[in-house]
Amino acid sequence: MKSIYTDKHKLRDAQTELCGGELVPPFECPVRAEYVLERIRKTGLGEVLGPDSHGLEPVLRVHDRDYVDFLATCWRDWKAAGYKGEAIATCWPSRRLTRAVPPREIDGRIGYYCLASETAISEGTWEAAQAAADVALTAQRLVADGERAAFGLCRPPGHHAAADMFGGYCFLNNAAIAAQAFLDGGAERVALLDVDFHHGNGTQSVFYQRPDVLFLSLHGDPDDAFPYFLGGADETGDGPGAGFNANYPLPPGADYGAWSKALEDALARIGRYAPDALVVSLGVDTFKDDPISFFRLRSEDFTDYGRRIGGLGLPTLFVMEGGYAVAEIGVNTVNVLQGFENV
Ligand code: Q9C
Ligand code: ZN
Repeated sequence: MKSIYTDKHKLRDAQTELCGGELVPPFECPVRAEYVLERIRKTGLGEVLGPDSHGLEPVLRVHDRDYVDFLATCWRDWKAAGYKGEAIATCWPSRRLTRAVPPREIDGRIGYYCLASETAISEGTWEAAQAAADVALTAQRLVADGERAAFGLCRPPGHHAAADMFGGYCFLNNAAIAAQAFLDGGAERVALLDVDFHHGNGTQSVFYQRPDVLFLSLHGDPDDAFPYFLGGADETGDGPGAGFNANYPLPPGADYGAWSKALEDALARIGRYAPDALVVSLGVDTFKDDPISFFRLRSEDFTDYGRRIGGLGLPTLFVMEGGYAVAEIGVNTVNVLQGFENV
């Protein structure tokens, strides 16, 4: 399997994450991608190619223009305002703050476009986010052009990013942008399977009212896990999208037995949907030693579920999402890809 990678991801190198009332070094850090790249090379998974530039057009098929403009100018405006630290939102259009128009001042604007304050915007964030979208789109093109599968080693990740909001370490929704590119290239139906530990709230919200993307997510129950305010089993789609969204919330301590049972249900649903392509939001924060998650998958489980996904026999695009046990993130990610190939 070919992988797409660029070292432009290193431009996303925030120094602060608001965590437990402290500013700590971010869990979502550059070395994550380097561990995955190293493992791809060591195992001989396949060629590693750089991305092509796809510009903003495919990004704007998913994200709002004003949001993209905000991301492109946030850091400049934050510095111009004289703030000393990285750009962190502190005020939102939350319940009963209903004046839902973006304020002029950057401290207000950032709150308008933010869904969670752990994620700081820093110098280079926008450039890295754009490069990650190009990585996903370049891998998508390989699959659209006939490869059985490809891997976009995206960083920063994307599945928490909505049409007009960043957060959860995500800015542009790489997987959603790639799924939309399949449709714009002629696909009629795309399935998007999100196996990251966290619910893919951004992806769900982009496609919630549409039947042309079936979204399925296995994740920590929102009663117990970020993003808390979406991801229930009762969210099944709306309007023309009714019946095309499937959530599998799982409790703290869920092991591979429980997790793989949910996966089998999701895979059966994907089979019935008979999509033209499958996009996998591949987060490996389901690992037992992940520092911010509570599932108990072991490294060999990743190989097993890669094999099961491969059993669908669909053209498949893997897009990197989360995973923070940095020493094992390479092994677990490449295990999925190798399991997929060894059906
Ligand atoms: N103090 C992804 O896996 N909450 N994003 C962090 C740590 C946010 C995860 C809590 C987790 C976001 C792509
Ligand atoms: Zn995650």
